[in-house]
Amino acid sequence: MNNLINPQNASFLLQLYEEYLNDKNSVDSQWRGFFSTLPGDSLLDSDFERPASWSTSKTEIIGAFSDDAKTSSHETHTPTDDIDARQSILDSLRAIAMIRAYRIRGHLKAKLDPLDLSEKEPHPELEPSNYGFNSQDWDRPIFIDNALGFEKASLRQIMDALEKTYCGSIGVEFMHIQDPEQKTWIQNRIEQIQNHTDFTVLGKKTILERITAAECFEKFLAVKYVGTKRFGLDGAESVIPALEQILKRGSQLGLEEVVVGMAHRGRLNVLCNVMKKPFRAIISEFLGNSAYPVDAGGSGDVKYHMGSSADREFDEKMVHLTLSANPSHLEVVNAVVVGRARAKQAQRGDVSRKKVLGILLHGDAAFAGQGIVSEVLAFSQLRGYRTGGTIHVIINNQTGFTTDPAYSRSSPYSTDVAKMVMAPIFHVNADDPEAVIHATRIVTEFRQEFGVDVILDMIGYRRFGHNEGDEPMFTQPKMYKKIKTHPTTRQIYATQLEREGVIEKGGGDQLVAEENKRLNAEFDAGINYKPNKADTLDGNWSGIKPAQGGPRRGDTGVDLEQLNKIGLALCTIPSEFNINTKLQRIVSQKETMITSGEGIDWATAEALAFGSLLVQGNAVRLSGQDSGRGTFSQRHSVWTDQVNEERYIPLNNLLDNQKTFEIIDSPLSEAAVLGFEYGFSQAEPKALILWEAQFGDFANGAQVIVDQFISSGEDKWLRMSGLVMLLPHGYEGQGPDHSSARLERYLQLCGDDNIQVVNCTTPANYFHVLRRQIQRDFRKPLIVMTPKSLLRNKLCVSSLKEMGPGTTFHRVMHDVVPLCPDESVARVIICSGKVYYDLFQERAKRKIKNIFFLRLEQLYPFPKEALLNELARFPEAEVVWCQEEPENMGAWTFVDRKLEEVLVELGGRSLRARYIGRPEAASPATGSLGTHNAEQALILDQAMSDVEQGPKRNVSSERQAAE
Ligand SMILES: Cc1ncc(C[n+]2csc(CCOP(=O)(O)OP(=O)(O)O)c2C)c(N)n1
Repeated sequence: MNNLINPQNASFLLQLYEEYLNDKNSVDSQWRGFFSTLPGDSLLDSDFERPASWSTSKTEIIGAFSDDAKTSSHETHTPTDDIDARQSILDSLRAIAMIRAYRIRGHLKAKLDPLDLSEKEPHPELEPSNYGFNSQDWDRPIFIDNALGFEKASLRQIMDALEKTYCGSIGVEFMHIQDPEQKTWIQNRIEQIQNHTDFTVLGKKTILERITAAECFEKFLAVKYVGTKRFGLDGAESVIPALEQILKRGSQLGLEEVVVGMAHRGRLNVLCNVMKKPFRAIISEFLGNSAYPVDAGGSGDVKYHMGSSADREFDEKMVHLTLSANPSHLEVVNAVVVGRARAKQAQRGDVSRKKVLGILLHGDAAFAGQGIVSEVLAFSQLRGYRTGGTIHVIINNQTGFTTDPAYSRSSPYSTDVAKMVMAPIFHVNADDPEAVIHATRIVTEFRQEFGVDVILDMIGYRRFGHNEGDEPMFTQPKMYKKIKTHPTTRQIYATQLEREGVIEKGGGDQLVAEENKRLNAEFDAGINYKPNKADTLDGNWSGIKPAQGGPRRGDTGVDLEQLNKIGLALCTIPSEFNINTKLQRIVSQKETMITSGEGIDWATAEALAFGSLLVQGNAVRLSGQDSGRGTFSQRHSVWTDQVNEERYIPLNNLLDNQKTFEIIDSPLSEAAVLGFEYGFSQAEPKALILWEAQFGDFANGAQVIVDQFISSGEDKWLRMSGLVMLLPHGYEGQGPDHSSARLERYLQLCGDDNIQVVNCTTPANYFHVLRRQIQRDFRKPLIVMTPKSLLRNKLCVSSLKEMGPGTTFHRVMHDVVPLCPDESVARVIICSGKVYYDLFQERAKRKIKNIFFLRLEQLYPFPKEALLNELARFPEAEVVWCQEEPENMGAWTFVDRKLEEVLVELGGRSLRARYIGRPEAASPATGSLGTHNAEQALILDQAMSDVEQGPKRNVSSERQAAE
């Protein structure tokens, strides 16, 4: 080996050493032994972030090498020129180790903080002395084999290049990326130009103009509306030209549409200066006016939550922009934006995912703190969710409300979570706008090239408090003392351009004056500004109208021949396909259902609903944990070949020109996946979009999506969604967390015709309610309590005819075959969902004839008229509400008031329903199967006991007499 350490092999050795540094096991043990004596060992990937624990002197290294030489059987003496040759190789290897150290850790030394508050310790690995170099070595040429663009360079040149490339206003973290191509791309992109762009005069002037517009916007509002919350961008104005750069560079690289999500900070500025929302419209909202015309409806939202859209032109290329409306809840909009971007890619046939881009702007504290950030990052390369990479821009003002980073994260940067998807991270000093634009350009190119997430961490500061009424000196006095005297980014940059002669002396102030003049004119126009018509039902939404009242059935029945064809296609096993034998039996049972037209179970009805939509031209997308097979082994919408594991999806093999059925096993997340599907549904009204919880209980991990978007989004932002949530629900003795989908939560949210909540008891009704989502001219989210045991209950079946022409969804279902004349009915039990079958069997077992069942299939909108009609048949009967859930859960507290209204209006015997169900409880269900069975038996007994048998009293006339 010793013979190989000579100048002829220098390139080979350097390459081998690089390989060793990437993975020490990639070289053989002798080389490993030799390389381990060099200082680069601390840079091995395994201990990446740990500061160096060694400080090896040059003599030690040579000593190690000399020892090696001494042990070589070929060497008896060491001539001077050999020593020189080896010395120069060792110099090369040590230089390579140092270059690598800068690639990995140079960002630690970069000048990222505009306020320069952080006291940085010099990092030992970024010191030449740690590689055995000393002051005499500075001008000796070292062979570095084209690293940093030099074949040979002096230490002085190497250090200069390293400092400029890795330790200027930009700190790059990219060595954590596993893909060598991506890593090399970044390395080349930044090293060849020392991470710096020489902007043209026009380029520099444009940057200054954008920064001036950003600053003037905030300052103008600060003067006109003193202390009014606007969550100003002051201290991070460079965000505006950065976003412009993404759009401009992106459009050169094929970008046509962008979906943006962001929180409060700088949102108004982005609306005005990027989305080009007229300043007069923003002023009108500051004056307290609504963002929408008066007749548009809705309850509205604060101005820094509103969405917007615009078409922007860059070098004759149009880019459509959408800023998603968002709630106060930080980071939850991420999922919605990514889902929306994915839907838009589908609409544009953007297979390469280069036409549509999601951009997310984050606060530093929120990005580090909120769990949904990592859930959404995890979508990055997932087949069912990827969007070709999201560009993340952190508006990093080094504070979260009043909280310092030391209290809000355990990692060095707020961006470390992004390393989990190996996203490259560019930290950049926001007071250096040219560096910001340069980094943004690279970030955009990287995303378009590799289709992965990228992070731009723009480090600025917050000039005022969290909002404009806040006093930041209470908590960050040092920082704010510094900020008071710190010039604005615009001032710094204007001075730089004056110094460079790009603009004349005073040119910066002149730009400010011009911008203020424009804002003043807009301000005057804002006083009488009237918003145009709401644009929420344009484009893909044309044909959709605001919902009206009434039964709103929709035309959901399907031609029987067509249902038959779909059904049989679902049972056709391709000849080459090696199907699982158990599945084969299931498929053949399905075939019997279809051919006989009877006994159609839940899963088959669902597949028929999906299939009928697909062939009529509506795509279907269902995602959830293990949804392909189905948690309860019921769906089997994806078949796996038992030999080669190829997947076959019967619903995608119905017709040649059918729409696509996307069925996705989701990552194990609730909030992000539900948010994603909500976002998808917002962009795509013509597809049926469904999210399924593994068990309904788990949906509470996504409560924020339900509260902030699904139930209130239309009212706040006039944005409809036809999303369906499938929530397995039912008391079957499976314990506290596999019984209840928390129906009560959804019912409590119902109001103002916002969502629909159903708990169907028949496959046919489920079929209709799914189809109804698409077959009407409005969209509303649909919450479905779905069954578990009923999936295999022989009573819970429908006939094909019940899905045929003229059939429809029933909001209330009654006993089909009455057991006694209406006048003889002593008790009407109203219930919803699975308990109906328990009650049905108990009534049959006890041979009771005078109890009548009404099933409330749709709980909201509450079918008052239908119930009035049904209950009018039994004025003298006792009315009971029966549920399996504890009294403080389930539908009881919701239906109680509503039923009372119906019963009072009817004026019959019962003015309020009597409750039968589990007593109130803290936990939704018992953990003991025995207790569960006893409780269930008690409910049934109470429901069936004490029914009046004799002639009934005429209670209404008795009551009248008493009055
Ligand atoms: C989920 C959530 N929790 C708490 C809050 C309250 N809150 C609003 S802004 C803020 C600080 C955010 O800090 P950062 O992410 O750094 O953004 P900045 O305001 O500094 O721009 C907090 C805690 C919120 N809006 N959302």
